[in-house]
Amino acid sequence: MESRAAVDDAALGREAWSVLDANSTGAATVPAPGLYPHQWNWDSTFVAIGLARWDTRRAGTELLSLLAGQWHTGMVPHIVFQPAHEEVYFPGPAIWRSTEHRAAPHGVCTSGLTQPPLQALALWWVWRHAADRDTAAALVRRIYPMLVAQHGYLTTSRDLGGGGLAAIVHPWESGMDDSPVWDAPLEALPPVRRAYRREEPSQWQPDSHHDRYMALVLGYRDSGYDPAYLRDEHPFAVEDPMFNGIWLASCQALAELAPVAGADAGPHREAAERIRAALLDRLWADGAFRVRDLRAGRLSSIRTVGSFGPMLDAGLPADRVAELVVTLESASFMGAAGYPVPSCEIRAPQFDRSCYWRGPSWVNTNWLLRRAAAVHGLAGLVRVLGSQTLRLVRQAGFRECFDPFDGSGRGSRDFSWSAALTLDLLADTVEC
Ligand code: 2M8
Repeated sequence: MESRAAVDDAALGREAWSVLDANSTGAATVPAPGLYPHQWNWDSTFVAIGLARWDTRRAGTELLSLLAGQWHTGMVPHIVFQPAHEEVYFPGPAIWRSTEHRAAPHGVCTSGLTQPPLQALALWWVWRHAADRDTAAALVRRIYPMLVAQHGYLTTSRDLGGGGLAAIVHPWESGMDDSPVWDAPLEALPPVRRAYRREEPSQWQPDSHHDRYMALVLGYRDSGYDPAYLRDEHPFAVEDPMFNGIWLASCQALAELAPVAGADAGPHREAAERIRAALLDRLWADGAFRVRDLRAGRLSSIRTVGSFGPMLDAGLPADRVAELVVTLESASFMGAAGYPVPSCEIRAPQFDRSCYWRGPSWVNTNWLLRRAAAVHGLAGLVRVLGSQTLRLVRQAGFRECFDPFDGSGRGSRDFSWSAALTLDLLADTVEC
């Protein structure tokens, strides 16, 4: 395995800051300039979380630059494009054509999909940790209404199953693009005749998963990003426990922030309760939260790191938390991995230690699970997840993801969320 000499906390912190500075455009932080030269939704939000204890203004600027891409529907897009690099990433603005849509913002090109609604949790994290209380309060008052609109969008336009959860309409909306839980819904799509690839034409293989991703994008775009099309015709509609667990935690965060914004916390608490009830009713089966494919009417048999997302809810019943912790610590996940937390259960035939979101461990999901452990007072799990995540980046650097057995780095180097969340973990060696 590629490994570096052990780095002490101060040096690790300095390295993290230099990655964030190098990946900053001034207002936004891109995930990794070579591969991902634009602003991504949950990447930027994790950056804001990482900055929260250190630099309130910069964390606020990060969130505001992302929200500059918010649509009038309330939808916060999964990519806000940086004009200088429009052609570097496929699919770029020419595919999404956001500017032709009247609900999209002017002056900025975006994608037409969203990502997990982490922004309210991040804003609350900034509020909670800010040394500069006035700046933080002003930020909350400015951003709060935007997040109310975002949650309104999820409630009105994404409850495609009618049961109180938000459905994702593309694997990219989960943030866990290649997870094996999307294999069955993708394979049920009609064959795609045209190849849409990032590679050279000689390497195109029509009807790959990537082509199906593109067919989903084009179908939704050509409907005019129409919510009725999503409800009645779009062939991919899935309820994901991580997406909805994050939404629930963000509802609870909005309830905490409402008094700062002079608003009523009640509706956010009610929303959190509705989502909890729906998660338990619709996604819990055989001791785990599972992905529900609304088009096939089926729950996935595969458990992934996303299965633990609803643990972000402090109100999740204790017996469910206990079952989830047993699974998380078992040989299916942390028990057989050298480094937490494999993105797919190790015993699943689809597990692949080196393929994106099909096995590797990620700093962002480790941070979320550590946060989930903290809300349930699981101090031992908090410590393990924190120290093992720091061990990964100390040994392999701020890589995009890591081999869960030997900790070697995979994907991009100098990856922003790995650097930013390291700053948060370094600042929080004792607190739960
Ligand atoms: C990956 O997703 C993008 C599409 O959104 C891609 O594969 O091109 C995922 O890891 C996702 O979680 C992440 O937000 C994005 C940028 O880092 O890359």
